This record gives sequence, C-alpha cells and structure tokens, in this order.
Amino acid sequence: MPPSPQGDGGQSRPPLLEIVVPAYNEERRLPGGLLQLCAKLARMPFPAAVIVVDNNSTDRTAEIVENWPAGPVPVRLIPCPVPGKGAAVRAGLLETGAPFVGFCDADMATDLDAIDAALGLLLSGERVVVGSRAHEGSVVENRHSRVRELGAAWFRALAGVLVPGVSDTQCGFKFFDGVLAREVAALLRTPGFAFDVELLARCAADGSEVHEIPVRWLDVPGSRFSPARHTFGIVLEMGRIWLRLRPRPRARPRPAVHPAWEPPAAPDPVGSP
Ligand SMILES: Nc1nc2c(ncn2[C@@H]2O[C@H](COP(=O)(O)OP(=O)(O)O)[C@@H](O)[C@H]2O)c(=O)[nH]1
Ligand SMILES: [Mg+2]
Repeated sequence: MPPSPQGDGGQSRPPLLEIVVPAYNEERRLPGGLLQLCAKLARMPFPAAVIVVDNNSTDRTAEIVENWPAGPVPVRLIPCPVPGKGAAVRAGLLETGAPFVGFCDADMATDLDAIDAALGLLLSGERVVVGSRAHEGSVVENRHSRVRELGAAWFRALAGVLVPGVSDTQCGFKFFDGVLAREVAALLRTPGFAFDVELLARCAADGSEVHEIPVRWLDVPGSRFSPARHTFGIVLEMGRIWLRLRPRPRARPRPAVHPAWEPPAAPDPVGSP
C-alpha cells in the first residue's frame, strides 16, 4: 500500500489537534462536511483527528460515521445520551486528549481555511480562538429569516452582558488550548444552543482572553435550529447562565484590626528626654 502523506496514516502518532463535530440527524449534510474536514486536516503537517458526537439521531448519522473509511484522519463516533448541541460538544471535548482542540458544525458553514489562522494563534500562545461573523474582515452570506435575524440581535445584546467584548458568541467554529477546553467543558451546564456563551464566559473567568478571527461563513440550508422550538429554551438557558456566572459583589474584606482600636503608645524609653 502506498504510504499516506503522514507516513503511517497519521494514526500511530497522537493527534496534535482534535476537532469535535456535534451532529443530530445530519445524514444529508454530514458526509460532505466530513469529507471537507478530513481533506483539510490531511493536508496539515501534523496528525489530527475528528470526533463526531451524536444524540440518538433517528436517521443514518451514526451509521455514516461508523462506516467512515479509514484514512489519514481518523474519525470516531461517540454517543451522547443528553440531548442538545451544548451537551454534545461538552461530551466531545471531554473525550479529547490533544494539546489543541476545537469544534465545528456538520455543515462546515465556516470555511475551514480559518483552521490555519486558529492553529497559528494557539501555537503562538493564545488559548481561545473563535470565528466571528461580526469581525470586519469576515465575509458572511446569510440566508436567515427576518425572525431569526431579530432573535439573533436580541441574543447578541444579552450575550454581550455575559461575555463583554465578544462580538459573535454563536459562530460554530471555536478552538482552544486542550487543557483549558477540558477543564472548562467539565464545568459546562448548558445543554442547548446557548452553551457557547457559558463556555466563553468560563474561559474569560479563567483569565483566558477570547481572540476573535475573521471567517468566511456561508449559511447552509438544513439547520437544526428552529426559532419557534428553541427560543424559549434559549431564554431559560441564558437566565441560568447569568445566575451561575453573574459577577457577585465581593464580600467586604474584614479590617485586620478593629478601626476603633489603636495600639497603645509605646512607653517612653527610660532615660529619654
Ligand atoms: N449532537 C447534537 N448536535 C446538534 C444538536 N443540535 C444541533 N446540533 C449540531 O450543531 C451544529 C449546528 O447546527 P445547525 O443546525 O447548523 O445550526 P445553525 O448553523 O445555528 O443554524 C450541527 O452540526 C448540528 O447537527 C443536538 O441536539 N445534538
Ligand atoms: Mg448551520
């Protein structure tokens, strides 16, 4: 058999980068998405791997991943019994062990060339690198309905309170230092679509700056998100995140000494004038 670009198929060396792809009933979009992702990662000069996380999809999503042909980029499936994109990404991140990790959507709406920029920044010491469709260098082709656009504007306003300074919390393209991602994922409690806000807020609380990068983003038809079905849940999730992570007034430090108490004056040294 001819050697693969990574000599051993990239599978005997542990991956430097692992990418989690949450997938729910994605039999139509996942095959094309995985092909693109694997092709991109196979061209990178280091081993990488993909973890697809399925929530009991009722279509062929799991079967597609289980039968994914072996290649230079290993693709494995993990099931997540807790429903929701947030629960799936959390489960996937906790399965990783690589120095650098990330996640992206099954539709690969974010152009994968942004992986180069993300990894370059992680290698230079950034710990959280996320795609932002609001970045002035981004190119965005959006076909969302007016209702969804209105909801998104409202969501951004709320998210701005929880993660100040981040212009787009919801782009499904986020990369991290692996140790940080696993620590933060273990704390995540938001199972649904608002989980990105909790994730970024916890990274910021850890002292890690969120570095936003420009992306080329194309809305791909077939979204799992429905404003009618998901809006109420998102409002609840945002409320819960706020309750958990809101800045609490610091307890006033107790004075070391009671203010009314003053040390007794030292007795005059004997013999002083
Ligand atoms: N495992 C899992 N993945 C989900 C769930 N909901 C959404 N996703 C995945 O999250 C990603 C983004 O979803 P998408 O429908 O494209 O949302 P949109 O881009 O915000 O419209 C896709 O890979 C979906 O399959 C879920 O409940 N479970
Ligand atoms: Mg999408």
